[in-house]
Amino acid sequence: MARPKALETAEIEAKLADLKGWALEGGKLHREFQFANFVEAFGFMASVALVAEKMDHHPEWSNVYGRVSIDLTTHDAGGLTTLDFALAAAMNEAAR
Ligand code: H2B
Repeated sequence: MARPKALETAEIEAKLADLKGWALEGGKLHREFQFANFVEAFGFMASVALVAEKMDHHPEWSNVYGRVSIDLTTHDAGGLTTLDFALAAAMNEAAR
């Protein structure tokens, strides 16, 4: 399957406006999710891992107790693509 190309700045800004809770940091999509405890945070990561694997698109993330810190970028494209926005939206759903 063809991989998407890196988005232009104007496209990124338009998509970001529709994506609650995420910001641009160092050229990547960034968000921190805070959960009540480690089990909830890890449950979120486990469900997102299945989505990421299905998409063949994987997050850069870390976890400390109830906090999950996430950066999204498309390494193959050298920038942000539609895959990053799709994964971010799936994470927002998983955290609801
Ligand atoms: N995840 C992310 N975030 N960026 C990529 O470029 C990427 C990926 N490439 N997951 C995929 C895997 C690629 O290495 C495989 C071969 O499809």
